[in-house]
Amino acid sequence: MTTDQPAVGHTREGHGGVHALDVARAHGVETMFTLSGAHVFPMYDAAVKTEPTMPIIDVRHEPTAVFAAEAIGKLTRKPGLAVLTAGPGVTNGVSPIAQASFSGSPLVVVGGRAPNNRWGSGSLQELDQPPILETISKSSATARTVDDIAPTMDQAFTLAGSSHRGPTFVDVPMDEFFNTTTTTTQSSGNTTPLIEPDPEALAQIAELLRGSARPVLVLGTDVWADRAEDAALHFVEETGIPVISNGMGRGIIPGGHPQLVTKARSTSFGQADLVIVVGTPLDFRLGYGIFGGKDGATPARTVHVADSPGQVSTHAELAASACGDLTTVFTGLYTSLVSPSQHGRRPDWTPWLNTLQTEVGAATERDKELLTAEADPVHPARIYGELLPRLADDAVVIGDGGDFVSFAGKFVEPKRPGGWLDPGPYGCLGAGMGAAMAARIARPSSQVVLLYGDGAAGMSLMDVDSLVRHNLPVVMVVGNNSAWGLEKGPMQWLYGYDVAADLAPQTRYDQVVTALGGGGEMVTDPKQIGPALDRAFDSGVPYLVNVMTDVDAAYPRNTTGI
Ligand SMILES: Cc1ncc(C[n+]2csc(CCOP(=O)(O)OP(=O)(O)O)c2C)c(N)n1
Ligand SMILES: [Mg+2]
Repeated sequence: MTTDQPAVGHTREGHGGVHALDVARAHGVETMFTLSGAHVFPMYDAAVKTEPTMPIIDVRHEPTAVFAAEAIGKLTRKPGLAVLTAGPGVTNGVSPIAQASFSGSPLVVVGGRAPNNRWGSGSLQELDQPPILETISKSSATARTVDDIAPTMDQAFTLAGSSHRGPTFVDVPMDEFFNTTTTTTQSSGNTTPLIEPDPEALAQIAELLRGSARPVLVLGTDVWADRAEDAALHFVEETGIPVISNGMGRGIIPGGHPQLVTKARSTSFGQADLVIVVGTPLDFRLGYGIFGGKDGATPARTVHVADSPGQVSTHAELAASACGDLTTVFTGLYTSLVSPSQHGRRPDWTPWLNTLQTEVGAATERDKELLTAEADPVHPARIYGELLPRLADDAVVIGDGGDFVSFAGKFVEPKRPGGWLDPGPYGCLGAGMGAAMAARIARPSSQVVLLYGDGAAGMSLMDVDSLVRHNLPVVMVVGNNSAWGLEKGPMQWLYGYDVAADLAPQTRYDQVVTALGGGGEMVTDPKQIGPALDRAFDSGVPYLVNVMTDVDAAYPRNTTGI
């Protein structure tokens, strides 16, 4: 028997799972990711018996469930939901929860918990979990009684979905989860009120922009997460400022746009006199916020703009900063830049943009050589040469690996925002399969392409079984260099030898997928990559193209991340 989702103010009788799920639905959850455990059965019972029923995607290893829920958060910008059984189920979720924390992804994880009425006696998997998750979540709490479940869940969802977004954790003692109560629905699925940026801070940034000859704007993940992508594009096109994007900021300025200068990154950052970074931390990916000074240029001024006060850098030397709702930031900044006192005049950065565009053009020409390489064994770049023309504008591309994914970052310039998923600054291998599942569910009509290093593939490939059982066709491409390539190269460089970096040669990951009910093939000839990708896209099943690549074609890296 099913019962309807109650509206706000209505009362409902049921066990703890029913009340937990009512709150989750009110916050927009449409799918539950999990791996079975008796401690959380009430969540499943509620998903099956209350309306609208909620699909349960059950997986083969908990990290996949949490990575999937995290990716739902990234793609839909509403919290994803993972349900983990007590003890090892929860501790298996630790790395993905940490990743969500580093990436600011809205995510709620519900954990089972040993029952209250036995607590301290040593019942199965009796572990006090919230302290373990405290440092990697926005909140980490136990709903002590069945009556606490709805309010604790509502707080968890509200916090996870409000800027700066991130993961929250709630565990529920088993006896209270199965207990029955009547609650009055209170959740309207709200987030906390928007933070208004300080207009004076925006005026100060506008002043710096007016005084700049060579500015660069960086757009990061939170510009997308904060739904500021339209305001950002408008600001960029109206001002003529050159842009570099990272994380989920990629695609806000569509690939090929004349102001997107990612391919001239070194000159852009090295010769800029002002770098404004919006919606991403000033971490190793951005040289810790130190720019300028290249080829005799003076050091650049750095401005940091974040979605909330706690995100503004405390380590970098800042010429100015602002925080708050990022749409308001972009509109306020533009208004300030062309304020009546400036008689509508804007700075003219055309010469600087032209310099960078020339460099982008030269880099694009250089890239062509790699993208069409005929080398044997295959150069990993050739895979992108074949993939790029086959990608639709709304494709979702997911990277999970080392060097192979760094090449993807270099060559894949998404045409739309929200179509690029990488592990973010936590750099956690194994995140890709869950992300691919989420992408297939959140974007049912888009291509979903999972780019796997062969090492990374080994961490989650068993979950092809889950793709097959739940009918989630995605295209997987393995850059198979038979090594943990991103570690092998640096170890060689440091010690002159490497150890613990080789994997078995030419492993048939494609046959793993066929054994689990999907499709796949191995490719050794560069000319066969394109036809294999066509077969993969046409197959309608989870399909893995296993390309043998050259282990010596390492990604030309100039940062170590340290
Ligand atoms: C969970 C986890 N374990 C280990 C690492 C360290 N690590 C970073 S890249 C890398 C190698 C990845 O190898 P592969 O996926 O085959 O990609 P390749 O570099 O060979 O293209 C390793 C082991 C990590 N980032 N995350
Ligand atoms: Mg490898």
